[in-house]
Formats: sequence, C-alpha cells, structure tokens
Amino acid sequence: SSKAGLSYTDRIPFHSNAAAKQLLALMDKKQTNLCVSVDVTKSDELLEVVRRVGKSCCMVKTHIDVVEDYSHSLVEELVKLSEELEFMIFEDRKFADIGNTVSLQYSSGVHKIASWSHITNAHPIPGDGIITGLSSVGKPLDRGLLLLAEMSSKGNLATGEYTRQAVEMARRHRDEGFVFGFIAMKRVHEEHSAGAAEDEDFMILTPGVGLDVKGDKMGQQYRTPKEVILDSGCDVIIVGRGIYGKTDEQEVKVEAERYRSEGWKAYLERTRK
Ligand code: 5BU
Repeated sequence: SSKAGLSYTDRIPFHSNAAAKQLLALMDKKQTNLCVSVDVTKSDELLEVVRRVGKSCCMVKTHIDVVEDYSHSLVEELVKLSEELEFMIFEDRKFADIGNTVSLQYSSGVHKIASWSHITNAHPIPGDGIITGLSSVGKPLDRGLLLLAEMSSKGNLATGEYTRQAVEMARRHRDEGFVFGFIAMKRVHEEHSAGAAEDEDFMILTPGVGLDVKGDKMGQQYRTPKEVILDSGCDVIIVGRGIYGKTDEQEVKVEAERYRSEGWKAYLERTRK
C-alpha cells in the first residue's frame, strides 16, 4: 500500500539505511523537503550559497567535479556546515560503470566521494554489479544510494520498461540496506507494484523543479513543487538555478525559503488527505 500519505517520520521504520533514516527525521524536524543543487564552479561561492540556504533545506546536492579550485578543505568545510545546519550531502555523481570501476571512482581519485557524501546515485544500466561495487565502499560508512529510474530532461531514454527494471533492481537489493530510493518524476515503485513487499518504501527525489520558468535551452523541464510533491507523490524537490542562480545574495536566501515553503505546503496537503 502507498506510503505517500504517511509523514516522513512515520516512514522511518520501513527503512534500514542509516542515511535514509537520518534524512526522514530531519525533514520533519526542519519542516523542509527541499534539496538545493549548488552547481557553481568556485569553492568560496559554493560554501557561501550553502551558508545562505542551509537552514532552509534537508539536503545539499553537489557536482563536485565542476569545482575548479577543489581541495579537500572544501568538503571538510561542507561536512562541518552539514552538521551545524543539519542537512545531508548528496553528490550527484551518476555512476554508470562496472562494479569494480565504480568502487574505485567512489572511494578514490581526487574527490574520495564516499568519505564525505552521505548519499550518491547510479544509473542501473550496468546491471546489479554497480550496486555491489558501490555498496562494498559505502555500506560500511552508512552511506546511501539512489538509482536513476527516470530523468527530467526532454527525450531521455529512462522510461517504460527501463524504469520498471530499475525498480526491480532496487527491490532485489532492498534487504542489504544501501539502496533506499530513486531519482524519478513520480512514485515509480508504486506504478510497478507487482512483487512489492507490504513493508516496502522507497524515497523519490526529483530534479527539474522551478516556479518561474518551464525549462532551459538544453532540454531541462521544470514542474512546480506542488506538481512534484502533491500531484506526483515525490518526496524531495531538487532545485538548482531557481535558487543559486539569483545574482543578489540576499535573494538566494529568499528563494530557498520560497521553495521550502511551497514544498512543505504541498507535503502537508498530501499527508492530511
Ligand atoms: P536546475 O538548475 O534546477 O535545472 O538543476 C538541476 C540539477 O539536477 C542539476 O544539478 C542536474 O544535474 C540535476 N539533474 C537534473 O536536472 N535532471 C535529472 O534527471 C537528474 C539530475 Br538525474
């Protein structure tokens, strides 16, 4: 049966992943289902945006490989802020290789993602080995993984049977307590509910959220927080340029609060039904 009508807190017992439990608890505590995507190329700017939005969000999403002046002190500071301001860190790495390779990409290299990012994501395209590989690194550190079951961009190929297979893959690994949800545009596991256990719950994190524009010039498509949370039953709204894209620094904070409030209102309406 659908868990969409339950509060985030009431869904904690259905999860065995530590990062998922922590996330669900802090969402109700801070009254936010907003994840801010901070896609900027300078360390100082990244940290400045995070300081401005940290109180309004449950999660900060990074693309750490776009940072030009990267050093380990950046992620040390980010982790410190995540503890002070209480948000989770999600490196949107979109792993997509064989298990052995992704285990190295996750643990090693310049960025050592597993050492600082609570959550990351992976394409299911290589098969189950991608979960085994990432889990061998992330599970001992209490990290969590999302599978990309759908995408927000125009013409993407993650649809229909592909999405169904992504859901099946997550189900096969549910007991291991590492995969706890999907990047998707709707509650894909409830759409493909054959074979679902009664106590199954997955979190749905959704990019492509904007209040003022419908898309960009490169295929991005936006929906409102209400469409995403209330109409489609997703759990977390991911907002990038709608927040960090403001030129005035004070405005960044105002926009974060605006998205937080819209997302929360939609969640309250959904769980009241
Ligand atoms: P935007 O500025 O709100 O459009 O940024 C969206 C972010 O979410 C950006 O970091 C993308 O890489 C990310 N994203 C996305 O937009 N669509 C997807 O399907 C996935 C990730 Br998966």
